[in-house]
Amino acid sequence: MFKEEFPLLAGNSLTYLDSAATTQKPEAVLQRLDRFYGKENANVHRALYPLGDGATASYEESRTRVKHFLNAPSSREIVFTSGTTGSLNFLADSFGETLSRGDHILLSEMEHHSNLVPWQMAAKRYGLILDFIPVNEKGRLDLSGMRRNWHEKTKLVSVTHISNLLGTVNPLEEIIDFAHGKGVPVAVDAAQSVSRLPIDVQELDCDFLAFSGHKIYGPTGIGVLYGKEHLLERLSPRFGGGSMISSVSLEESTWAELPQRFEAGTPPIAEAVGLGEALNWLESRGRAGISQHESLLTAYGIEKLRSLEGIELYGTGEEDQLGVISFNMGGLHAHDTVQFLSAGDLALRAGHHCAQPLIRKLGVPSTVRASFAVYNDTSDIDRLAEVLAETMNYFRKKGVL
Ligand code: C6P
Repeated sequence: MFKEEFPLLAGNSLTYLDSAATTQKPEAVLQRLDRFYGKENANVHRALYPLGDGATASYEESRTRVKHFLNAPSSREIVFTSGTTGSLNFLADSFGETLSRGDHILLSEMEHHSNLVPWQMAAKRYGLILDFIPVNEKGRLDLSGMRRNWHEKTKLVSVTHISNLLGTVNPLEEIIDFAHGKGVPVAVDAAQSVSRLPIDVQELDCDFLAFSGHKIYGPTGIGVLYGKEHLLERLSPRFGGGSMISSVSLEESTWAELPQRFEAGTPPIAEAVGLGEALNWLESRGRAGISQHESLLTAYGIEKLRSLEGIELYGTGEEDQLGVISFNMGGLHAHDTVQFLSAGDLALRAGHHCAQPLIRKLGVPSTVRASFAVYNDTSDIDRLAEVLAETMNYFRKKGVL
C-alpha cells in the first residue's frame, strides 16, 4: 500500500522488513521538513516577529494534531520529547521521585529496555521495588501472574502495548481495569502500536502513553509523552532552562504551565512539525485500513514461514500477534541468517532486539525479526520466504544444517 509515496522504497529493489526499528518516510513528510527549513525556520515561543510566530504556530499545530490523533482531552497533556526512550526516562525519574521508599512498580517480562532500565535506575535512586507480569510459553502476558505479583504498595504499572520482539498485542484493557480497580495508574509504551492500531487514550483510559515519531513515518529525534493532566501536574521537570519557567531569580524559579515546563530549551521544532505531517498523512490514508493491512500481512507471514521446513517461529502465531515475526532458521545464528538475507537485498534485524530478559526466556541468544509497515505487501514476504529457502538449501548441501 502507498509504496510509491516513499522515495527510499519506490523503484528500489530493497525489501525493507525492519519497520519495527524505524519506518521509512513518505514524500509528504520529507516535503514538509524541506518547507519548514527552507521557508519557515525560526525558534518557537520566543520570537516576536512573523517568522517566529509562524514557527510557533506550526509547532503548536503539531501538538494539536497529536492530541486529535490520540483523542486526548487537552493539548496540555501532550509533551514533546526526544522519543519513547526520552518519554519513559522522564516518567520513571519524575514519577519515581513522587514515591516513597519501599513502593512498588509493576512492569512485564516482555519490556523493551526503554521501559525497564529507566525504572531500574529510578528504583535505585528512590528505593523502589520492581515486580513483573510474567510471560507464558506462548509469548503472552500471564495475567494471573499479574494478580499474584501485585503488591499493596504497587503505585504504577508500566507495560508495552505490542512486544517489539514477538509482536504480541497485550490486553491493555484488562490490565488497566485491574490496576484502576486498585486506584493505580497505568503507563503504556506505544512505540510499536501507535502506527499499527488506532489508539484513543480516553477510551483506553491509560494514564500515560509514550511513542516515537520515527516509528510512525515521522522524523527521528521527536517523541510524545501523553499524561492525564492531574498526573502531569504532580511531576516536576527534569531539565531546567529556557522556555520552561514562569519566573527566575538568582535564588529560585517557578515553572511554566503544562506542557512547556517539560520542554526546556529549543525543542526539536522541525521534527515536531514533521511528526504532525506524518500523523496527517496516516490519518488521510485511513488508520483502520492500515491496521487491517498489517494484520493480514502478519497472518500471511506466519503462514508462509510455517510452511518452510526448519524455521522456528516465536510468538503467539494467532490474532494477537501484529506487525512483527521473530524466528530462527535451523541451527543457524540469527546474524548469519540476516547476512544471507542481506545479500538477497532484504533488510531485517537480528539480535536480542533490546529485550534481553524476554530473549533469555525464549532460551535463544537472538532471533531474526521481520517487521511490517504500510508499504509492505505479500510479495515482500514471498521474497523473504524464497531467500530463506535458498539459504536453507545452501547450508543443507554443505552439510551444515
Ligand atoms: N525499538 C526495535 O528495533 P526509541 O528508540 O526511543 O525510538 O524507542 C524505544 C522503544 C521503546 N519501546 C519499544 C516497544 C520499542 O520497540 C522501542 C524501539 C526498536 O525494536 C529499536 S531498539
